[in-house]
Amino acid sequence: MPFSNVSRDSTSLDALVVGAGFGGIYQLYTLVQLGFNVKCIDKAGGAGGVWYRNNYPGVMTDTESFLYRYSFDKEDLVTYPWPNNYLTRDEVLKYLTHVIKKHHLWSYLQFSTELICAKWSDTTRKWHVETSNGDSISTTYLFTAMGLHGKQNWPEFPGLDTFQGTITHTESWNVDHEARGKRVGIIGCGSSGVQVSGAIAPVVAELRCFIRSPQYSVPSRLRAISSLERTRINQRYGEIIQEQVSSRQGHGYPEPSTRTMSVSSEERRRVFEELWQQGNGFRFLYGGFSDLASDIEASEQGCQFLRDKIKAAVVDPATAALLTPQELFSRRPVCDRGYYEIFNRGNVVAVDLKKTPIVSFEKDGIITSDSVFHPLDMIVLATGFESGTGPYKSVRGGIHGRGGRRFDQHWENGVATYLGMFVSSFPNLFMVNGPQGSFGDAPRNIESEVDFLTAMIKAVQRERGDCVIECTPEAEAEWGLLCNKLAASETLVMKTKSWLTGANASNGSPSIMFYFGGLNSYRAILCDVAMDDYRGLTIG
Ligand code: NA7
Repeated sequence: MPFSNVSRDSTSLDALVVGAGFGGIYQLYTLVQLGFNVKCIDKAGGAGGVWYRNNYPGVMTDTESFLYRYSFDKEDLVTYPWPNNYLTRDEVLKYLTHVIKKHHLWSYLQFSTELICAKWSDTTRKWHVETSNGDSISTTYLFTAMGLHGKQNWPEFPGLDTFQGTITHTESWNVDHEARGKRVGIIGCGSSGVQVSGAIAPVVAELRCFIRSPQYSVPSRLRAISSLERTRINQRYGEIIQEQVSSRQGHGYPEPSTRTMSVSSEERRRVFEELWQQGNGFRFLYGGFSDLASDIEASEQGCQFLRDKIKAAVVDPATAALLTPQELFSRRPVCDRGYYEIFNRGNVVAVDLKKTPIVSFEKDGIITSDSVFHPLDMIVLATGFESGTGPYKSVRGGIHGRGGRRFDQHWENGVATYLGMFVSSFPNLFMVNGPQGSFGDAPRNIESEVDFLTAMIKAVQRERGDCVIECTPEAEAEWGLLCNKLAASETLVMKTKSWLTGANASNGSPSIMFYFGGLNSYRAILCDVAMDDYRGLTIG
């Protein structure tokens, strides 16, 4: 277990990083390289961020293992082992621990330390931070690497507190939550719900999946990586990463320019089948045709293919119908390890919450509107997160920018950022992997942001010393318009209600959570902004 060993002045810092996941660790690394007096805190007991917190059965990456890692350490890329094409949570944590050790970062990390309150002072030109273990820290720069999914969505089900069995959100699942042999109810079928359902179906006495909006799920096809495959990847790792950052989606698949409707129906089916066999929802969405994620007619073709797969996989026609989405494939893709097939098991039941919503939680189960009582020993809320804005709005004592302005006030009418990293009225606060950054593979998006921020600070420090860096309201407004425009022109995300548009939970005004122009164009914008003397930012 890591321990805090901060021997530098830890109450007056150059930079404080909040969050020790992929983003926070890399941000910390680059700031240490700059020679900053820096510290990274995390409320969890160890490193990993979202991966530390999510410990439910079946949790696994949807990005392939050869890409779900940092690219900055070229030697590590070719030497660090990864047995399978996807990573389990434990493998991700082990990898991050390895990075921390290898780059001597332990002494900068302080766990079990929650950010309680942060206040910007125009007088000191610093952030003044209070933490859960009583520390008062002043810092010139505040890096918030708090992740997109740090605030759970707990819907207000009637009688929720009445239930006397075990109840957990997927993100709070821990070793005490034993599902084996129990009657379990899972509410929600996004990435978390699908993963946990598939993992526990074979070991529980009974599984009731409460489904409000069925989702398209594509098998991940978890498999071992052969040494030949590894060698081939190693031989061209540099090029692979280069191709990734030069691509739109950054998922490591070729991104064809062929439009879905430009080929015959037989050819479409052949391509869809090939993608299905290769596996992964992202590959299905982006790896076959250029417009499956953006054109309604094209999307409908992909949807029909996936609906047929559900029909073929699920024996009972009524259950298959319940599990079949009628909406477009425009949410964040879900990947599974045999999800639809679990509904052929005698111990798994799907409950249609659109037809029969939950009426109440009882002490030993759930009643739906058709008066059916569903007896349960354990309830799993796979109900997602107040994604994007939740982690910022829910800091207990608030993050108070210029004039005491808090995020819940600033984002009252929807999220507003510049480049997904800056927020007007919040000087010297830099979001790493916050809302309105680029959509796609998290490690590469994170590296893009962190490299930009660190280069900016290096340049500013060199030329002007400690400075106050803040985006203008105009730049912020323009970025919001661009994110909205791209979401409308490049995707179909506005056609469904999901966390991509902040429309999944009652966490304020829905708004577009990502820049959907592609990783390559996002990086080009960052480069252009830097070359243009950090356009959109005031530095003084
Ligand atoms: P998601 O993808 O937001 O899924 C949440 C699920 O919970 C989804 O099926 C929701 O149905 C369902 N939900 C939410 N509230 C309710 C209520 N009140 N009643 C019934 N069902 C409800 O969260 P995940 O944790 O699966 O994944 C989040 C991201 O984490 C994922 O995309 C990865 O990036 C990692 P709805 O669609 O709203 O009808």
